[in-house]
Amino acid sequence: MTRDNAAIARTLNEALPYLRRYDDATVVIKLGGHAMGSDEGMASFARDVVLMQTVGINPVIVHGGGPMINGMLARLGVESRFVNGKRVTDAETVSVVEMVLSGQVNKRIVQALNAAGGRAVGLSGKDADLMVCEPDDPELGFVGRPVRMNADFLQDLGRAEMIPVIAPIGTGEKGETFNVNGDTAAGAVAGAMKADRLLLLTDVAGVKGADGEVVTELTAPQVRQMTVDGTIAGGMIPKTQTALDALEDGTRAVVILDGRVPNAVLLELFTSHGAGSLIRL
Ligand code: X2W
Repeated sequence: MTRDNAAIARTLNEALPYLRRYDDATVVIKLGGHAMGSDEGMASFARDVVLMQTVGINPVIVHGGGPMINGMLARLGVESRFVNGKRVTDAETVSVVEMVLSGQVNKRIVQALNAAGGRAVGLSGKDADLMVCEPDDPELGFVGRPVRMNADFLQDLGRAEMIPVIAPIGTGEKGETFNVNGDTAAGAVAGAMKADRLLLLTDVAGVKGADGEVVTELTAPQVRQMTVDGTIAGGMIPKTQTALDALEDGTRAVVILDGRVPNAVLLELFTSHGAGSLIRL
């Protein structure tokens, strides 16, 4: 590959205002199970996150892992079903969910970040009472709704230049273990930290308008209207609902974007064209 020095200089120039804007910003990134690709994809994501930190951003990762949970439940012969996008979680299921998310998936991300030169620490909502939950709905069993977050602890880790990697497992007042939807957990973390950005990395390009094209900027009232008229439907609803809740809690903006696109996070943060759909109040 030949180096195009002029193009490199242009790229750096374009990035400069964004580097200034995000200096010391908190950016919460939700990495969904569907957006976690190959080992190369994970390594590339990890390099982007470490680069973000190097230029002064405090990144916080919250992950999912639905497909990995499905795989393990199938291997163990445990049936599983979803109600309104949430897994019905009995005692046996929650122990598998915790094993897969806090064990396998969390450590894969932690290792990738550390291999890229970061200092990542793997956590779940149980560590330092990061995410205390109440039962969401009796029909769902051990599915948690976050009610109390320990944002101070996450701020401390950021000041120590560590990258928190959080599995969406909640702790209960009575010692229960809760399965929390990954988007819900990421929204709760972003809201509690009053994050500058919440990036929801998924496997779709963003929120599509009535014409089928991705809408690059939306306000909360527009999102509500598009939900009422059915333009936003299906699996996008929990994501936009998470976005609205996180904004209400004090997150400055939420971006829904395709995590499978190489360097999605960097393109979103440091270029004028961004990526995906940006939602503000
Ligand atoms: C999810 C947690 C994982 C998750 C589950 O059991 O699948 C609930 O449904 P993705 O990859 O982000 O979908 N929890 C309550 O959200 O993973």
